[in-house]
Amino acid sequence: MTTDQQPWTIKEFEAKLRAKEKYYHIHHEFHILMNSGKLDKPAIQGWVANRFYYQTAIPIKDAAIMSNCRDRNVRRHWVQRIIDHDGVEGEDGGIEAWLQLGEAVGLKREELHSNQHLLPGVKFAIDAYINFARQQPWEVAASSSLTELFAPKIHQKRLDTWPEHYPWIDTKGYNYFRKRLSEARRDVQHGLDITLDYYQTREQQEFMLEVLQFKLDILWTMLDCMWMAYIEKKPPYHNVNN
Ligand code: AHQ
Repeated sequence: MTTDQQPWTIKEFEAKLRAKEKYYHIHHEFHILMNSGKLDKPAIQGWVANRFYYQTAIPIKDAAIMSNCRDRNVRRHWVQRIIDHDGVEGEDGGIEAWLQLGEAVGLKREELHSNQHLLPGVKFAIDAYINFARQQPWEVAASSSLTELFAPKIHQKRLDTWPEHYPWIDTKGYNYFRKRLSEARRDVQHGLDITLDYYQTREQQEFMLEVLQFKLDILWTMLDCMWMAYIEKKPPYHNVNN
């Protein structure tokens, strides 16, 4: 076996995963405009409305992972992700918090629930994530959540910059971002443990980098669609006369 086929050490493998940060959607121009206060209200509202479909997809995706996982100990931990989003008695959960973010930016709850603002390309990207979780071995689908290695920074960035740039947004809307700061860190630790243990050979480790890139592509593509619609003002069929 030549050295370049040797598996990476755990430390090297984790470093390779973290090196993917440069492709994280915090670097997408849509987020750069957003976090520097350059988005107009329709663009902020469009982002919140389209991301609602992503938020509601997360528990579906996590339930798909659990449905493929026969390890009770993993499920006992993974189920928390569903609870974090759907909530339980006395704990509203992240989807409710996102609905409140919607109200905070001037959208009615029904506008989110109806998905009336959902862009086709955003839906395709998110549905691809759900189908990936249904079809892949549970460990592979679990490891695709590791884009959250980079998520705490993006939530903190919003908390740091939005109040100053978008004073018209009701601050109760920021609860979701605050909530995710700690939840993301906890989820990442569990996801990383699974990932660093599951991918053993160099070929498997290289495959994991492709899995992470697939999820990074999902997040990036969502924002490409929103760029066309809310920055270029060219949503699908914008030039078709009805
Ligand atoms: O709010 C987010 C969230 O709950 C999750 C779950 C996780 C997954 O299972 O793929 N990924 C994720 C993400 C959330 N917010 C995104 C953002 O930019 O606000 C980041 C996204 C992620 O990094 O995958």
